[in-house]
Amino acid sequence: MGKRPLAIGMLLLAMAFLSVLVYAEEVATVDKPLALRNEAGWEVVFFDDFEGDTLDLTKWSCGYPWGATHNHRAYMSPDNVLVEDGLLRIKAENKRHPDAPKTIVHGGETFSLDYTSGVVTTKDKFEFTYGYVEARIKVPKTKGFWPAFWTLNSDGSWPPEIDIMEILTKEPDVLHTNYHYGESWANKGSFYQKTRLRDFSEDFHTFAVKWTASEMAWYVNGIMIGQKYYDRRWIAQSKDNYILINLAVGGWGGDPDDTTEWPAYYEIDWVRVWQRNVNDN
Ligand SMILES: [Ca+2]
Repeated sequence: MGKRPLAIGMLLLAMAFLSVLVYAEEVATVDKPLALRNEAGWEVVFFDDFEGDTLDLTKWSCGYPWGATHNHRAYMSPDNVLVEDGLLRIKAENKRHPDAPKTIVHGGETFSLDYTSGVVTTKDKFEFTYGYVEARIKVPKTKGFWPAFWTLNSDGSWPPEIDIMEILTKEPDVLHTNYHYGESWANKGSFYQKTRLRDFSEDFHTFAVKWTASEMAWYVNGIMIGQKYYDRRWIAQSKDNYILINLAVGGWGGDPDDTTEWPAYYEIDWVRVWQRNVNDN
């Protein structure tokens, strides 16, 4: 083989190798979750890989639908929602936001708003009833943070609420999952599970819920954890849900202290929602 054919051969080989890499990446993007591997008919209906350097505002909004505060001590600012290095990074800072009221009252409890953090939701942009909702997540280290990945009914009714992942970083190896349901705030039921697994601040892990008309089940890295929830009556209370991803400070998470490291980052590599195409079944 002469020099030129050799060079062309090498080039073709390099191109073939590159196309395999690109193909592998594309396949990875749409790869079926482990939890759905043996079931037909599931397709991706929502995803964000957080590429680029800005939040995709066709998919997400910053802030809670009801405002900048909730049941914790951070004022939620769009400035603390970053997209960089292929990640959604929500930053919690040890400073009071200039627009934050001194205190708020939530559920009869007073919270001093001494911190600034962020939240994104899909409210009015993506809503779904039933599906497999999964995100690849790394939570911050040290005390005082309460990162969460959850869903609510878009009509504002509460209960219900599906908590796919809540971690209190003072206890970073414990995953809290929950389904809140019932007649009212005062008369609610909770299908709550607490699972001690591993330090979730050390690396990325996937967290998911599989929600059908007949059951709810929670997953970590594609493996179901705990028990399923089976009550069809109360499962049916959840409908047209939107996704929330927030980094709370204080509240249920407990307060930061002298050992807390600032700023803290809650990192999300991707979010995907799969739904079952009934026509395929
Ligand atoms: Ca990503």
